Amino acid sequence: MLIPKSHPRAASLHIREKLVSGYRSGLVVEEGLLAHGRGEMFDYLIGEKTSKYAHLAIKAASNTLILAKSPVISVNGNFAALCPKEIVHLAKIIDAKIEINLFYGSKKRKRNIADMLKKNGAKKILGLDHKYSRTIPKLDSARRIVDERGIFSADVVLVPLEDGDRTIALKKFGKKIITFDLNPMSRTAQTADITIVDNVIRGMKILIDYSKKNLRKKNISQIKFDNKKNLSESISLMKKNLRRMSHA
Ligand code: PTJ
Repeated sequence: MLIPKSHPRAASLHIREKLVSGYRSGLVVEEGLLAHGRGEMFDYLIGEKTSKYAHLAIKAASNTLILAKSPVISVNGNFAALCPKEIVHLAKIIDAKIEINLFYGSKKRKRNIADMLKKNGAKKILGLDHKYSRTIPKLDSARRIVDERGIFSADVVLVPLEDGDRTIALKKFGKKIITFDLNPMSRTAQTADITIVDNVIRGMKILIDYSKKNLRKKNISQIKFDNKKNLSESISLMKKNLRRMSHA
């Protein structure tokens, strides 16, 4: 579909097209389209731009990823369809592993996602070889199966658009969790160590730019970050925007 550049909602419609095309090429599951719709609604409420609270979370996330011993970027269908280039780029600059890990497990979809990431320059992708499969305890979904070279042994995991059960299980398993989630009230957002309340498509680019600048510095230290406080600021921002709209 041709979306005119002048359309007031062109950016949002283009993101939708990426998801639909990802669905048609076997990366995204039907439920992923619904999850995106939920995200769009929260994006609307934050004004479809990266808030100062998301910027703060991105800075904390960048430092944490750079200081990690064994960081892993966990990739699902939606993330692969929206940010394939950025996933590979971020992994390269922060020296992170890439692991495919799906909620709705499917070998074929994993292969499609791996092909997409390879097309975008990824050399090594974890989560495909059964030989290395390990199980995260206390979790029933397909996402419990992880790669022993990746998420299983990682200290920090970036898990965008994540299911709440796995975030809780990963936390119990001792991992530091960074997520992108437009819904600041979701269980993932509330459980993660650092939640970036932003559209992953905008936020990943900022995380990459910030990490590049960060890596040029001599000393990087952990930033003290209060996730609950940052989330309540994002909720207040939504409230403020709603109030403003209701008075317009
Ligand atoms: O590919 P699979 O099988 O691993 O499945 C992926 C989905 C996304 C379907 C699965 O993980 C799922 O059901 O996720 P949830 O529980 O719906 O959580 C997704 C969260 O991401 C929700 O809180 C959405 O608001 C949020 N979200 C959706 N789109 C975006 C987003 N957050 C940031 N950027 C987005 N573009």
